[in-house]
Amino acid sequence: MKMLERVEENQTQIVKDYVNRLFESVRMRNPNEWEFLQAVKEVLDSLVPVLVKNPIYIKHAILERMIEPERLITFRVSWVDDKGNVKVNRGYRVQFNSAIGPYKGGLRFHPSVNASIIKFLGFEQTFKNSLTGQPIGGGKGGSDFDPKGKSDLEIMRFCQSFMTELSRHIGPDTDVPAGDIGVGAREIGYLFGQYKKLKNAYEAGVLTGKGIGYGGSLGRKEATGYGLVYFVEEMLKSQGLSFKGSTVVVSGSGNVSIYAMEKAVQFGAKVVSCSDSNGYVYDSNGINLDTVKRIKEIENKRISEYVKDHPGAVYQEGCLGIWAIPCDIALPCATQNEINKEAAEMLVSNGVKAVGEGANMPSTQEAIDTFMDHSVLFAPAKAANAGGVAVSALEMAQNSARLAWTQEEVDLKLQEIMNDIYRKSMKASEEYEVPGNLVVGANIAGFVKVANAMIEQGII
Ligand code: NDP
Ligand code: 2IT
Repeated sequence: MKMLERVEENQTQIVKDYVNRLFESVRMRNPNEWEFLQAVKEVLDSLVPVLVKNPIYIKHAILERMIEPERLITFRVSWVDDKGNVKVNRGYRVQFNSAIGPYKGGLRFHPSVNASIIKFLGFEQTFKNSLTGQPIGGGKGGSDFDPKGKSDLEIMRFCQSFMTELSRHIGPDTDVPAGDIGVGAREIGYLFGQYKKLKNAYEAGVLTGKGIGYGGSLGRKEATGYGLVYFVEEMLKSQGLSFKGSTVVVSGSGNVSIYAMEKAVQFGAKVVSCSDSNGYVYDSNGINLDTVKRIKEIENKRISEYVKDHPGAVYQEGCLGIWAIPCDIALPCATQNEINKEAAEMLVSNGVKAVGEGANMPSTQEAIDTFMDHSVLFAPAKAANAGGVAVSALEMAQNSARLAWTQEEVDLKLQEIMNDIYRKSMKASEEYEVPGNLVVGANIAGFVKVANAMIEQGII
């Protein structure tokens, strides 16, 4: 072995040991936070080559600082249900990293929400927001409040109580929340109304995902799903493939899922299945999107209702079965860890060619390894679902300028941003000698911008 190669190998081993020690300390400091630890581990492992080439990041303890949130706020949310009972939930906001802009990231209302989930989402958001090329830092928040089965007035009272506390910590130049699971245009409206009342100021840029009539951006609703399909189309194109003529399976039937299905169909694909947390529908004629939108966006009902309008379709209970449906392209758009090793193996054995993550961290590490081992094209969440937050940043820009762009203008910018994220991630994967590995490429490209800004701003 040549001298230089031996030196490089030695350095790689030293960095791997450093990363392993660091992860061990993160594990000790954040016990039982499995989702957070999973997200950190994936990033740490993929950054080894960048640390070997640039030990300055180790010297400045960039990773130690990026893994520790700048601030984690938890608070009590008391509210009164329709029967007059007093209810108490827990609210969260994690302000993870503000090196390149105000904290930015969604709010999730779901009974599973805890510190681990909010921290994993905030950590991921920092890298994702950096990849968009826009001046936004990383944050996330939410509550263990369950919106299912609540009346409109209960949702409003909850949002008002939640915002009464959150309003102390956010602002258009400080921290800008938006939607995520269980938080859509209705909730953002109630949150904005309460913020405005408390501040006695029309600070439109404090929240994104607002209604079009009061400062929202055209194209924000569609942005995550459309952006995902734009990104995956670029990835397919690199191998001479396309959505056109392909069979697609999309999990979930919420905001991301619906608009991913819509764009996939516009690109000539047939979407045969979608789901919710109870089960999935399979329609060999192609999922009828008008029906899904009516059930989910207007009536707020279960996806099982779909078969009433489409007797040729079938409904199956359970979430994992959707991945046994043969398809060319799988787009997980529901929630974290929805594709485990077994599901990934089912997809591979049925010949899946590409997987694009619409949800945050929908594939377990074992599932990702399974896709990589079988040369399945894989678009990781941080890169592939960044279209939502990217258009949120465009909404902030429009709010600051006090003007509104057309749907076409926003969509064109979204396409440019998604193509740019694809190019950046590919380039980083090539530069660090794992060509085509977009997991490593996206992590490195997202990391470098934040890390350099942190060095320039000193130890704070
Ligand atoms: P929605 O609340 O609009 O929809 C969520 C969908 O996923 C619903 O169909 C829901 O089913 C299903 N789902 C939620 N939790 C589970 C679960 N534990 N098991 C199975 N299915 C579940 O949320 P979004 O579409 O906004 O978010 C979906 C994913 O995309 C999340 O991972 C989110 O973090 C991510 N994301 C969202 C962005 C956005 O702009 N909204 C941007 C980037 C990423 P049910 O109705 O039964 O609860
Ligand atoms: O995970 C995400 O990127 C989002 N939920 C969107 C965040 C935002 O601020 O638009």
